[in-house]
Amino acid sequence: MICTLLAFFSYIAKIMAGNQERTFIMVKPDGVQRGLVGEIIKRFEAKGFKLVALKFVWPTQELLEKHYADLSSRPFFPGLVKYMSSGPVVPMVWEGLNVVKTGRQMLGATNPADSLPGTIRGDLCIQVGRNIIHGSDAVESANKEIALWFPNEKDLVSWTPANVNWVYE
Ligand code: IDP
Ligand code: MG
Repeated sequence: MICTLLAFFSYIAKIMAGNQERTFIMVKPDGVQRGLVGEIIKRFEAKGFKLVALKFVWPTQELLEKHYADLSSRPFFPGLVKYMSSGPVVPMVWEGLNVVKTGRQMLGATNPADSLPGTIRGDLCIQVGRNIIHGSDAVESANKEIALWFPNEKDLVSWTPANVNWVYE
């Protein structure tokens, strides 16, 4: 009996842990300037993911150099930092089952020329240097990016959406 209960609770704990995966999504300056913030948020909400944090900021070059540190040796890096610091952005944290991988699928390929119709980039932009949205590529980078953009624990809101039992079985 106790063993069955323990197995049951560990099963629930596993599911809960999976459902609480988080990713870092950011509407880039071109997405903000083009009035696509609502459209992008709408897609993540409609999918069933949970919004955990959101802000509207004009990021510094210093922050962006940290965010894109892995790309610092690439020829497009200076242009990337200039573009990303050219106006306000909307950094967000979204939570849910497999949200990192599914979020990347929702964004589409890095180069909009290769992004499938139905994806955010596939539907809403044309060139790689103006691809309107960022999404973490792995759980580890998501955690780093969340800590960089939302350094205070109180920036991340703990809450249970009313629809949770209609999104997850
Ligand atoms: P990702 O955003 O899909 O993860 P990354 O390879 O991590 O793609 O590149 C980060 C960002 O750098 C891209 O979203 C895009 O804005 C920019 N970028 C990537 N490759 C190029 C390029 O060849 N020219 C200009 N900008 C690029
Ligand atoms: Mg990337």
